[in-house]
Amino acid sequence: MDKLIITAAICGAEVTKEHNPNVPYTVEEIVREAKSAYDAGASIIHLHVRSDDGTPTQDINRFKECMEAIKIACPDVIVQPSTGGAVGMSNDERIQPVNLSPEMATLDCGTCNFGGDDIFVNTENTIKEFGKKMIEQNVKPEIEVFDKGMVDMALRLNKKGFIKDNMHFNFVMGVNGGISATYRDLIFMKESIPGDATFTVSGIGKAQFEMVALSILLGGHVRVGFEDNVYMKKGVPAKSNGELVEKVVRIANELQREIASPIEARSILGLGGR
Ligand code: KMH
Ligand code: ZN
Repeated sequence: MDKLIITAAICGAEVTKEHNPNVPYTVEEIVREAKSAYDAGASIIHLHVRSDDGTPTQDINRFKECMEAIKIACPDVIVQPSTGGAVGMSNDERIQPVNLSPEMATLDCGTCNFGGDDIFVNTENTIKEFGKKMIEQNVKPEIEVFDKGMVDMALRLNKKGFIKDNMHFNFVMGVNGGISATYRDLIFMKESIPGDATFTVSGIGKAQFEMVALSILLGGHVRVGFEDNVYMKKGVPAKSNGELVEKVVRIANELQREIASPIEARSILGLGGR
């Protein structure tokens, strides 16, 4: 079994300081959270950025500033910008960080209800456009899927040349409107991807650590962080993203799965390194 790649989704676009005062907005706060996760064992930082007042933005200059500052604090970490941004953003806004040629970026492979009137829109043409751009910029997509049909979409677009082989998936489980975070459904998702593909799992809310434990057992990788969950356990807010990563490391140790360093994560994911 490969060593375990831990991704920290430190910020997200929807979670706020009302949910947990440690959610980062400013560049300094984003670097603080990235470093806490990296020091605890995360090899990938999944990055959204905000304006200082907390408003989500996909501004290329804000990404550049944050990525450069993270790289100083966490020299070998893999920074994976979001191209999902926030609900309601245009494609042109969302794709901006790919122009910085990061090693990875997310590629959301379908449309999903996010609760209430919120719809996270990803048409087939959007996915094709983003996939093509990532190939041109030599960016490995983390294929975000919120349901099984999105896996099928990614497989079709792989056959058509919009997504390269050796695909890496992120199963986002437990979103209001997406696949539920159950053991049955995680096994179903794992069995739906090609044998040479890798996967990570993002359990939303209280499902986060159950999904972590099962993914570790299944040979998958894991994502934790404030984007998906702000609690250590019921009623106990996490002090930092690092605290959430530390909990993953404890679970992995008990289950005898070693943690991948950033260099090892690059090798597992077939990244060239920058
Ligand atoms: N904030 C969601 C609308 C991604 O990072 O690619 C989209 C999202 C997915 O978080
Ligand atoms: Zn995200």
